[in-house]
Amino acid sequence: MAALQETGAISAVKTKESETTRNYLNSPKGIWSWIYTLDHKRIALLYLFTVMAFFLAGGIYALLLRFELWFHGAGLQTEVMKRGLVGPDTYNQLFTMHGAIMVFLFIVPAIPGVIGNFVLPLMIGAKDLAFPRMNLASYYVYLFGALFCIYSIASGGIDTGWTFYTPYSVETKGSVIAMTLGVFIMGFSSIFTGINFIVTIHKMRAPGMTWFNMPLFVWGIYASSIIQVMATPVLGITLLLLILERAFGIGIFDPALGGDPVLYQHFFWFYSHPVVYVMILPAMAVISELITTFSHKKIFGYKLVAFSSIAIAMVSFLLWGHHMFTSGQSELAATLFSFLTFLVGIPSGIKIFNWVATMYRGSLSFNAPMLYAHAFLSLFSIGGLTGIFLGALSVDVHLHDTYFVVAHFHYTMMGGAVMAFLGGLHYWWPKMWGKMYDEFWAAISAALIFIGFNVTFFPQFIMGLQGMPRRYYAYLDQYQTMHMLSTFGTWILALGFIVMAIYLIHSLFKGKPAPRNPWYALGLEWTTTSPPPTENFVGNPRLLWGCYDYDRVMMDQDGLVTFNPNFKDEHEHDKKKPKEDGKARYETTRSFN
Ligand code: HEM
Ligand SMILES: [Cu+2]
Repeated sequence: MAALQETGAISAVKTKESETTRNYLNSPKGIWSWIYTLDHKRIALLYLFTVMAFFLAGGIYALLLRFELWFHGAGLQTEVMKRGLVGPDTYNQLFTMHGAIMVFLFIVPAIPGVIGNFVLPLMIGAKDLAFPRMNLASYYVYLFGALFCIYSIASGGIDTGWTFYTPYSVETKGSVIAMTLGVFIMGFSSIFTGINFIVTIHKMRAPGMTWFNMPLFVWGIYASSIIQVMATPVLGITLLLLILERAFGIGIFDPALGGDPVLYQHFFWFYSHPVVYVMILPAMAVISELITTFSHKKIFGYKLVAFSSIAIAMVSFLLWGHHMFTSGQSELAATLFSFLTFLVGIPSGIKIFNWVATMYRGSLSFNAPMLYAHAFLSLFSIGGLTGIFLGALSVDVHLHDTYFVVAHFHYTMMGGAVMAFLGGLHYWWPKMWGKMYDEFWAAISAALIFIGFNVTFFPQFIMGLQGMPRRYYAYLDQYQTMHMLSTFGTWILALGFIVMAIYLIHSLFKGKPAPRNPWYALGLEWTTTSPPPTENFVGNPRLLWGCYDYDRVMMDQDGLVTFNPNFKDEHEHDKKKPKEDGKARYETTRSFN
């Protein structure tokens, strides 16, 4: 393996025997060295444990929600069945908690906090993020905010929906203030992470890593960091105003106090539309890495994929009104928002097209991360395309607040962001822990999750089109079959996640040791040991060739990288030499130093 570094793409550094046994996981030792750690890799693991705990909690709420909806069909006449398992009030609390946990406590911090933290510095050849203390602070601020949310749940929960719409959120019982204060505090964590990533990407790249040599993961994280920094303050201010209104009766949003509830919706969605891109841009960033690695092929249209991330981030600030087609805005505004919503389809479509083109004639291998990448491609495409239905002003008037919306956002957030998160987790798992998991069980679990997901959420599109409203604990008999199917799907999903938990935990204790480069990838993170040393690299890494230059290099069984003597650079030719007599001539002229 040491040979990889000497001849390798990305050169580095000799490893002494002692250094292969000492790594960031085992030195320094002791619980305090974890609690006070400034190492981005350890902070990533702290995030990992925490977000997974919240995912479990949110998932249990989801199971309960769906369990409730199993009842209430034709001929169910007993008292329990009429009332359902939990009844209307508890149902309202359950979906609020589920939504708030999944969005604010799980998916927003998940990819940046876990995967961004872990791999960003490794990918650009840095020893850590630019501000390690701020990084640790971002974790604790997140945890501190989460405690308020837990308090809110423990003290009876709230029933406003994750959107906290006024005036209901000003009037309803329950600890709305604790929950919104928690979300407000967590916003700072998100901003800290965003700032840290932006500065790191600007300042800490290894020699040779120009902007257009950066892995696409880094571009995606960069774009989403911009949104985190620019949009989160708006949510913070909005929630603060809501808290002031609720605590002191200052009239801002509540018409009874002279306020304007539509203003709340504008503020809320000005953040919350862009924030769906905080979920999906890092997800797309992961997918770009997975697709190239497991196609063993250069990414198609690097610059377009990179710029489309930035374009999505910019456009995302102009669309918020599509959540308000039915809440009262001028016809002109609604028409414009509808039009602008379609615009975001362009950069998203570019990405999908480029990923598919990358796979075209690649040599594909279907390891677990690639299975998730494929799940992402199909599910996110369905989510994205149904978003166009909802963005169409006339159609949305019919579909608004139906299960069509519930299905749409689960296809994007779970089918998109969560699938990518799982793909990324499986991809970098060997790097994180130095252990391989069992591919067979990983495939079984991915299949269960994919099937369970579709059985759960596809029927919801149909129900939605037929008019089943969202946020209802009961329904008319006509929807019963679809609801039961959907609930049944959650059990398949749950089984898939249980299998995953088992083989991942098993891998930590009994897994085979991971080599440096188990997937034969070219990124810098694969040139260091698995798990990496505390300083990430021994010595200073230097970039010899790009992380997608699969056409330039050859790899042997151990992931050993050498130049490909048969490499022909077609583009080099196009740029420099005019074609002679219609025949293409190739040269291998590019030098790397
Ligand atoms: C694990 C599988 C999941 C299941 C079975 C599930 C199920 C549900 C159900 C039944 C509802 C309530 C629908 C209604 O009555 O209107 C809901 C709402 C919601 N879910 Fe999920 N969900 C899952 C995962 C997720 C994930 C991963 C996310 C986000 C990352 C998410 C975000 C939301 C949001 C934002 C709401 C809306 C809450 C509201 O209306 O205030 N869910 N989900
Ligand atoms: Cu939106």
